[in-house]
Amino acid sequence: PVVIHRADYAPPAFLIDSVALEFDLVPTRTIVRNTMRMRRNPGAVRAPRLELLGEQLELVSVAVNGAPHAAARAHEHGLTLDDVPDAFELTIESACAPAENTTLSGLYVSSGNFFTQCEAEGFRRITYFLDRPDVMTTYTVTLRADKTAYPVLLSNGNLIEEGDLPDGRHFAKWEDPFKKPSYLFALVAGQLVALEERIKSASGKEKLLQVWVEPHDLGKTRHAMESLIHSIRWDEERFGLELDLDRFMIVAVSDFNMGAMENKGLNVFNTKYVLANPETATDTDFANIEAVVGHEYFHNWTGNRVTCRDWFQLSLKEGLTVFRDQEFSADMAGGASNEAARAVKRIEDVRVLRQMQFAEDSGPMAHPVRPESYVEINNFYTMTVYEKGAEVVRMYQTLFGRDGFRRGMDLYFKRHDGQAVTCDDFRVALADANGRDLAQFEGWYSQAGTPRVSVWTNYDATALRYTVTLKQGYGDVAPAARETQTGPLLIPFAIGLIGRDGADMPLRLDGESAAAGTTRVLEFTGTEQTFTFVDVREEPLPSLLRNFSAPVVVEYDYTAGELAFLLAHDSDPFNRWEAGQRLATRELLALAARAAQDAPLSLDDSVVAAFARVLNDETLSPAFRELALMLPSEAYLAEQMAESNPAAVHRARQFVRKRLAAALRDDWLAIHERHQTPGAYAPTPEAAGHRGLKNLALAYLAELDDPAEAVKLASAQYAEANNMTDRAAALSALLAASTAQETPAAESALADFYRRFEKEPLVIDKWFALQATQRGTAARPVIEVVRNLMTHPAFNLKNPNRARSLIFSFCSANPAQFHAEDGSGYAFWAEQVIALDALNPQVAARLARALELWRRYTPVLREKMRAALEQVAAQAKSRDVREIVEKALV
Ligand code: DPP
Ligand code: ZN
Repeated sequence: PVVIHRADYAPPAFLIDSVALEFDLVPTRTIVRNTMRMRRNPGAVRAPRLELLGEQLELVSVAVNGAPHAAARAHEHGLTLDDVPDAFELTIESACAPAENTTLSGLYVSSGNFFTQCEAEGFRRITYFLDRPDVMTTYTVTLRADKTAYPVLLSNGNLIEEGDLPDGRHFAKWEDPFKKPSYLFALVAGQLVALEERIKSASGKEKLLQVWVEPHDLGKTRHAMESLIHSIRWDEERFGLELDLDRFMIVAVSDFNMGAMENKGLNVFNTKYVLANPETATDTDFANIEAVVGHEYFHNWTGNRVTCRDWFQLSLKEGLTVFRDQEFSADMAGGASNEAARAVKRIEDVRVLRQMQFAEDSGPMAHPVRPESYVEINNFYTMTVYEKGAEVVRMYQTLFGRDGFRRGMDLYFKRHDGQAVTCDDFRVALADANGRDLAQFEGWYSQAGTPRVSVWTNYDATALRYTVTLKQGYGDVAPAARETQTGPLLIPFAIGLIGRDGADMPLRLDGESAAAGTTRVLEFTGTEQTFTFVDVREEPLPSLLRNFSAPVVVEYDYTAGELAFLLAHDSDPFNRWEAGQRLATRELLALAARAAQDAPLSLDDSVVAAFARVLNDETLSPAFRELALMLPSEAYLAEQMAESNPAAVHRARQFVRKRLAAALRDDWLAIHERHQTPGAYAPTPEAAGHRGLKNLALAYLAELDDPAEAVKLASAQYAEANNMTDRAAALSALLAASTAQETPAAESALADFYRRFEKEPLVIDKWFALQATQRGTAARPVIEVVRNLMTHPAFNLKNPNRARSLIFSFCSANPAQFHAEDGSGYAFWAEQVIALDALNPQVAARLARALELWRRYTPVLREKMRAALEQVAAQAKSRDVREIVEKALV
C-alpha cells in the first residue's frame, strides 16, 4: 500500500485564486463544469506539470485560457496537464454518476435528493482539483436541475441569483465570500422544507437560520434550531466569535457516513443528529443533537476560518472543536459554576475516552494525536484524534485557567485567521499568549499510547510533611507506538488531600509562604518527581487527578475502605464517581478471574453498602447517582484483563448486577416510583437525570431472579410513556427480564414498537439495536436473532444508520454474544465486512475495527479471530479495509 508520511509534506505547486462550478444535476449522469484561475505557487519548487486529483470521473473536455488543451491525460488518480503557463484559466468538464454512488463520499443521491460529502477526500470525486486542505479559494457555484424534482438548490455562502430555465429546469447561483479548502464544499438539491429563524448577532447584524428536512420531518426540527441559536450565543459569549455569514443552513440526510459535516454555511447532518420530538427521541438523542449542532457550528471558526495544513493536523480542528462542544454542553447543563452538573458531562466524556480511546491506544491502530503516517485518511477520524485531542486542548485550560485559554485562542485567531496551519501553530499561540515555553507539551501530539502515572505517598507525622511521588511511563504497546515515546510529558496533575473528617485540607507546598486552595494542579514534567506538602496536620487520603486533569491511567494502592470513603466524601465530584468505579472494577475483575476458572462467585457486603449509600444520598443529583451506580462496561472490563475473556466478564458483571438488584430491591422500587417526571416532557438535564435514575432502577429490577415485578412495572411504563426515553427503557427492561424467563410481554412490546414507529427510520434503528444488544439465552443466541433480522424487509445494508443499528450493535456492543466460543460472531463479522466493502468502504472499515484487539483475547477466541481477519484480508478490496486488517495481522 502507499503510505503517506507527515514528514513528506510539501506546499502545493499551484494555487487557485478562484473557482466557478456549474452543475447540471441528473442522478445517472451529472455534468460538472469547473473553471479555475490558477497560478504557480511562488513558495514551492517549480513543478514540471500540473497534477490534479480526481476519482471515478469521466473527463469530457479540458481548456486552458479558453482553448482546448491537448496535453492533458486522465488516469486512475486524476488528471495530468503538461505545458501549462505560469498563470491561466483552466476549464474542465467532467461527468459523475451520483445515483450509483453507494460510498456516500462525493456527490450522491439519498431518498431522491442530491447531497455531497467532501471531507476528507470526496471533492475529487466531484471534479478534478487540488483536493488538499492547504489550497484555499473562493467558490461561485451554479446549480441547474429539474424544478419539480429538485425545487430547492443549496450551496455554501449567499444566494446571489436564481431563476427558471427552459424545459422545466431552474437554477440557483451561490457565492461564498470566504476562502475555503475543497473539503468544506457542499451542495444539496431536492424536495426539502425548512424551519426558519431570524436572529441578530452580537454586533447587530441580521442572520437567517434554516434547518432543512424532508417535508414529513418538519415537526422534528425545533430542538436543532434551538441548539443552533444556543451555539451561536455561546460562541459569542465564551470566545467572542460571531457568525460571519448572513445565512447559516443545516440539512438533514438519512444516508450519511458520519454524524455531521461542517461545510461552510451549509452543514449537512445525519438525521440522527437533527430530528427529535418527545415521541421519537430519547434524552440522550436530545443531548447529542445539541452537542453535534454545537460541534459543527463551532467548526466555523475552529476548522473553517482557520483550517488544517494537511490531514496529519486533523486534531487541530477536531480535538479543539470537541473540547469546545464539551464545554458548551457543560455550560448548557450547569452554567459556568455549577460544578456538580458540569461533572456529569465530564464523567460521561471520560467514560467514552477510557472505554474507546484507551482501547485504541492498546492495539494495532495506536497513533499519536498528530499521526505520523496513514494509508487511508478516513481511518484516522479516530477516538485518539477527537477525544484524546480534546483532552490535550483541555490541559491548556487546566494549566492557564479559562482566561489564559481565552487569551491563547484570541492570539491564535489573530495570527492565523484565513490560514491552513498546524498543531504546532496552535501550541505556540497558547504558549506565547501566556508567556510560557510549551516545547515539552509537544509530546502530547507526538507520542502514542496511554501514559501511566504511578503514585507513592508518605506521611511524616513529626515534621507534618506529606510527600507525593509521581512516576510516568507507558504500559505495553505495539512497537510502532513504542518508538514515538521519546521522553516525559508535561502532565497537569490535579490533587487534593482529604482529612479524616472528610473535608479538604488547605494545601501548602514546600517553599510557599502560605496555604492556597484545596485543589492544586501539579506540573509534573520529570520521569519521576516528588512534591512535598507542609503543615499537614494528620495523614490525609489523596484525591488524585481531580476532574481527570490529564488523559492518563493513575496507579495507586487504595484499600477498599479508602475507596468507599472517597466515594462518600470527596469534594471533587469526578473523583467521587471515580472511587466507585475503581471499587467496582477491582471487584469485577477479581470475580471475572474466578468466573474464568468456573469458581464460585461472591461479593462483599461492604461493596453493596457503599453503593447503597450513594443511591440513597439525596444531596447528590439523580444524574450523578445514575452514573455512580452504572457498572463499568463489559468491554472496558475485558480490556483490563491480562487475557480478555468476554464470557467470564459477562458472568461476573451479571452476578454483581443481580446482587445489587436483590440486595437493594426495595430501594430500586422506591427510586422507580419517586423519580417519575409527570407532566409534559422536557429534555432538560434535570428531568433527564430523573428519568435516567428511574430507568436504571427498572433495569436493575429486571435482573431479579423472579422478574414478575419488573415485567409489571415495565409493561405499564411501556404503555403509558409519553416519551421515547421511558418507552425504550421499558422495552429494554422487558427484553432483559425475558432472559430469565420467556415473557410474552417482551414479544408483544417489540411487535407494538415496530408497528407504532414503522414510518420513523431513526426509531426503527433503535428497534434493531435493542434486539442486537440483548442478552440472549443458550436456547436462542443473539446471532440467530441478528441473522434473522438481516432478512427483515426494513433492513438495508446500504443505509449506514441501519447497518450500524443491527450489525455494529451486535459486533461492538454485545461482547458476550459476539465473542461466542464457536466463532459464529466472527464468521458473521467477516461476511458483513466483505459485503459492506463492496458498497461503502468507510463504513466497512469501521466495522473491520471490531476485531483489532484480537491478540489480547483467550487463545481459543484469538485463533478464531485471526482466521476471520485472514479471510477478510484475502477478500477485501478497498484501501480502507485493507489498512485495518493488515495492521491488525502484522
Ligand atoms: N464532520 C466531522 C466532524 O465534525 C468531520 N469534520 O467531526
Ligand atoms: Zn468535527
